[in-house]
Amino acid sequence: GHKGAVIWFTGLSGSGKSTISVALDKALFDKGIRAYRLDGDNIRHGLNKNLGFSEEDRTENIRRIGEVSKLLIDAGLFALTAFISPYRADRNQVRELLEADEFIEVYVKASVETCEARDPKGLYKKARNGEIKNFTGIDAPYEEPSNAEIILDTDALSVEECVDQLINHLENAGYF
Ligand code: GGZ
Repeated sequence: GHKGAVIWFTGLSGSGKSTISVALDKALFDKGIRAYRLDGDNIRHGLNKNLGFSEEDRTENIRRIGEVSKLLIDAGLFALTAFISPYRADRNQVRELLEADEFIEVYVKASVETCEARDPKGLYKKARNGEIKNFTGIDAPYEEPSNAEIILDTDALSVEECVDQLINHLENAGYF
């Protein structure tokens, strides 16, 4: 058996959070470890559909995701969360909501330049044009983690290499 935890991915739009969380989910499934992914599709379109991208709304978005993660952990699952979560204080509040070994902060690190070059949804272009306001990395802040358990440099690493690093960390830390 195993004890659950939240794998809390944080980083800019386009840094690779969702892609890595999907790949980690598959790798965990193959090991018989039960996990559930939380992302914009199943949270911002449902539970949090009344929230936008002001500082206050982002803080409330992260608070609710932290509470949902706690429920998933209580159910014995790994929660894999893929949200920008740009404010250090908001992330640390989730850390404090949970037991010490239940919060694994993963900084998915890529420069604004890299994310803007990828721009899979054309959002950086819209932010530069002023069509989207308060866009993280352009005209809204991203506060880098100061105490992340894991840093994934997606400028340099493949998705597979990131997943290997995560699985190794979880095994070495005794999660399974
Ligand atoms: C940042 C925005 C914004 C603004 C819409 N700023 O690449 P995506 O599209 O799929 O991921 C981004 C997502 C960010 O939502 P989160 O819930 O992760 O944000 S936070 O943790 O800060 O609450 C992007 C899209 O929503 N998006 N407007 N202004 N990203």
